[in-house]
Amino acid sequence: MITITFPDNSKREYEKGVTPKAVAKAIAPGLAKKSVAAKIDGVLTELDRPIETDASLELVVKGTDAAFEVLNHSTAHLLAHAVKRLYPDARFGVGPAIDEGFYYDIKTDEAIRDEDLSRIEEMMRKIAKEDLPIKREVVTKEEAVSRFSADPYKQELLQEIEDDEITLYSQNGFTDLCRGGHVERTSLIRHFKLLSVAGAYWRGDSEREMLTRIYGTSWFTEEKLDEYLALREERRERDHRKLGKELKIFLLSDEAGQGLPIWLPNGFTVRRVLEEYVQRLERRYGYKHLSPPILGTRQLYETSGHFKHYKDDMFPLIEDEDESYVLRPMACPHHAIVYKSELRSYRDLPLRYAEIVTQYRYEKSGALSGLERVRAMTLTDAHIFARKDQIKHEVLSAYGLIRKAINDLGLTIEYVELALRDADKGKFHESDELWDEAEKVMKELLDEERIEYTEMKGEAAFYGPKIDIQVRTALGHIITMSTVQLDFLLPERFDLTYIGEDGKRHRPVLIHRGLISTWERLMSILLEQFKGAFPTWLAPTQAAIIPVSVEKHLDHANKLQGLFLDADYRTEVDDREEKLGKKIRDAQQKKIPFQLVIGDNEVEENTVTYRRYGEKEQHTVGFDEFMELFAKEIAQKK
Ligand code: TSB
Ligand code: ZN
Repeated sequence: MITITFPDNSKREYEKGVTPKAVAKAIAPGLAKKSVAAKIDGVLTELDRPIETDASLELVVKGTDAAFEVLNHSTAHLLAHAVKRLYPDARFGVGPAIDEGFYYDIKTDEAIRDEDLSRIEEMMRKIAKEDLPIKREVVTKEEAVSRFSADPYKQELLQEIEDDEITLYSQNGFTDLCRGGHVERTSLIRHFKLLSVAGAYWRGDSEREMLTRIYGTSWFTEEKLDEYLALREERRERDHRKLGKELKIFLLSDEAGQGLPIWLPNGFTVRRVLEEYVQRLERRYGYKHLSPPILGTRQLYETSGHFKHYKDDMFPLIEDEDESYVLRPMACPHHAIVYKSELRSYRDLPLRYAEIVTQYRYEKSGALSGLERVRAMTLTDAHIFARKDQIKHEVLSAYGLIRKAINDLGLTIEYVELALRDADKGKFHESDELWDEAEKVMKELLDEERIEYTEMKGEAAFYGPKIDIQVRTALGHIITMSTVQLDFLLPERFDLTYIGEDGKRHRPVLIHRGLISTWERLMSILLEQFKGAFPTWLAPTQAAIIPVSVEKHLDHANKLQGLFLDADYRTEVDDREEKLGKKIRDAQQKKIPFQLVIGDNEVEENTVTYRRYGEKEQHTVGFDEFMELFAKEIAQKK
């Protein structure tokens, strides 16, 4: 007899050689059906694996991540098996389960394209129906090497395994090198779909061969599969790169440079509205605005420490014979220079300098992603110079301002991170004393205010700890939006001082604040959040004025347009000789918040007939009444 220990620490005796499946059946009727695989002593394996010694056992049941992984891993084998039948020359790289499914890297003489996926999928269904048992086998390394003699990629993988025992999984006619676990039979794989094809370098090394990576996803029920496919479609619809192109918000072109977006008129309009909004808000919160140039001397960034700790993120120096310049990666050094340009007294503090700063960071090309991570970006930045006794007030006030702005934009804070340093020497400045003090102040302040946070070791800025504010978009995508950072270093490096009440010199502290991220990242978030349908206060075009007949109603439409422009609204007249239906559809496609239709009645009675984006009903109201409604909606940022 052997003793099996369960996750709740209960123990039971079984015959030697009992399988997890038999154990499941003995525990409860139905449990075996729900189980997909098992973990024996923590190692994922099959339900029919005999247990020979005392062990711990956890059944992997449907609905858990582990079960999803097992199913998807098995589906990856099924994919490879189908490819092998259709392309007998195929050689195989790796085929793991991933977050939302699986992939397999494959080399075939004849290229596999998107069009081929349905054929492969059909073959997968056929093999699944054949109901082949999936069998585990343990062989010596030597044996494995000879079994895979025709497959150079598997050979290479085998060379790297140190163990002499190799596990193989076979399903009549197809064998793969694999750690397991798998479902018991191919017929248990039923609800799957192949999704896409991409190129992938062998071992991720661009010097080596390019294989074909086929992605797919596999679920336990048809409903779950459908749900997932609908989510994918929704994501595609909301993808800011797709929306940014359709709505002419921005342009990314390799000719202009990777990660160097061009703002198109529509996007630039939204950006200007936001810029006015931010600057007005900042004035109310006691900030003053600065505007330094985009270059600074090398010396400036030597002094700040950027050159030492942040060089990898900076564009290469711009150098002449005896001068060298840095393309600004951050605004802080210039703001420190401004602080230093006058004698400061304790009564001058806090000094809050804001800047909507265009800065350049040499992000790795692999990290660039649409507008979310770019190399040229404009940040809603500020630097607050304060006395130590003002830290708490200033950090909280910055946090309050951030909350207001995020709320005005229709977003919500998901959670707050406190980014601290770790032992990585090159990344952070060396003074333990300054670090300890700054981290302590930040923790105390968050605790006192009962702001919950997650500590993130190693994520601090080189000059100090950060409070990073994360937002969640409509699709559940979590992004760092705002930041408040406490810095004792830069004031020291720039030798910043103020004259205290005691007549002596004191060191101020520096609080860095990013309000609503960069316009680039913010735009990526807003596009995804609103699916491109901006609220009226932000929309590039707030209303489309549509004359029913160009001949009869254009004059009146133009007259209204003049009134809207005078009142500083963003409207446009559709003066094309098109059918009314088409004009309305086009306005709808551009996601313009209001369509105003002008026909005989509207001209005669000075009314407008409006319809909101995405709504069916139309309403006819007097022009003045519409203006009021419009103004109210914009003021309320709805
Ligand atoms: C807040 N010196 C501070 C500033 O005073 C600073 O630059 N901090 S930062 O490095 O954390 O960047 C501020 C914000 O810029 C981040 O919170 C993030 O929202 C945004 N950001 C950073 N890198 C990129 C990038 N490559 N593309 C788009 N936005 C970015
Ligand atoms: Zn800064």
